[in-house]
Amino acid sequence: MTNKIILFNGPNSPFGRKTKITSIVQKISLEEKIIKVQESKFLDKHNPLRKIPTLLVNDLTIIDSDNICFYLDSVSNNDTLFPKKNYFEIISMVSVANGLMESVLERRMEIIRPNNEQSKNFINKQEVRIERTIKWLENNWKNYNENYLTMDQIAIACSLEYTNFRLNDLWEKNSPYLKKWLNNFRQKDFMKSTIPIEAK
Ligand SMILES: N[C@@H](CCC(=O)N[C@@H](CS)C(=O)NCC(=O)O)C(=O)O
Repeated sequence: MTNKIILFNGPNSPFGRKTKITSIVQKISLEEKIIKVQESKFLDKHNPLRKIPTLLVNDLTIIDSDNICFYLDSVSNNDTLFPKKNYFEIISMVSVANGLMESVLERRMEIIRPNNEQSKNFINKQEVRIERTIKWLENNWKNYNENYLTMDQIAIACSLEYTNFRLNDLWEKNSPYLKKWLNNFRQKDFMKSTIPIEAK
């Protein structure tokens, strides 16, 4: 029996983009449903956090983008995105990318609140973390392997493009290696076909 797989995703989510790209490169066919997560009460019975991405595989619910990517990778016949040789480097870099996405998202959620409810401290903390993280990636991420696609590459590309989309691309001035790598990586079909809807 073939699995019925549904990916609940949002129009702009960097976490969701990671999972969509994984399904594309690992050739797992699924039905993607773009939802407005805040208005999607139906999701609560699957995922009490009511977050996207959320994956349904028949009666099984898989919560959190990392777990969804692990699942899609595990059922694929393609080469793994998590090769054993660099496994812990890869998953740690994915966590750094996730943290960057989270900070950009949290900052965005804060600045769209009414002015008198915003915390400048909170916004500043996120901006400092964003800047520090990208600078750290510039200096510490050495996996520019053009010949083997790994999960950290996908996650880092999604996090940097999300930074450009929701904040700005000022980091590119001080991060020449990362910028060069991203410019190259974003030419891939799976990057082009998953650009956040509002960023087009
Ligand atoms: N750790 C989660 C984070 C997912 C996440 O934060 N999703 C956001 C959209 S980008 C969300 O669903 N937010 C809805 C809300 O907070 O109400 C993952 O990796 O899947």
